[in-house]
Amino acid sequence: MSATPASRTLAIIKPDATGNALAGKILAHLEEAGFRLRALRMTTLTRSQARAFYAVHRERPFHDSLVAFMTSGPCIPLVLEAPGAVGRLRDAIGATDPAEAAAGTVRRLYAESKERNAVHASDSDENARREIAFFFSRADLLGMGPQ
Ligand code: 3AN
Repeated sequence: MSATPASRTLAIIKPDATGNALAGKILAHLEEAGFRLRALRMTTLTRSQARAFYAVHRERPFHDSLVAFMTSGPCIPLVLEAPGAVGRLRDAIGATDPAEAAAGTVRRLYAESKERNAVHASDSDENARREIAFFFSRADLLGMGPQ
């Protein structure tokens, strides 16, 4: 039996959470949930950046509203590391709709609505690699090992 290896995922503390001064609480929650913080920056997305990041949702009815929300204030992309990071972070943040998110999850505690839902988390290892590369340069990630 071998232990699950450490892997990385991308989280974003979204503009609702930064606007409500919840960034510190969310970071503490994630660290207490066992994630190591490996990279972090604060940025206000442009419309073209938000559209590119959410390109998979471009046909969805909520796409324009999502882009408006994600460009409405600063967000904080994070690289988080833990064994089985992608699944573990999805568990820690809870369902997309905070009303359906399990007790004690980040979205249940801190999200306002299905759109203004406090945090993003990558949904697969492949998307985690793509999304980490979207926000962080090779130089930011140097010394972290392959992935
Ligand atoms: P998750 O963030 O849980 O992976 P996705 O990937 O389905 O959920 O949706 C991406 C983002 O789009 C969500 N985080 C949320 O901000 C927004 N969103 C998803 N579904 C809706 C919806 N029905 N109405 C408004 N916004 C939505």
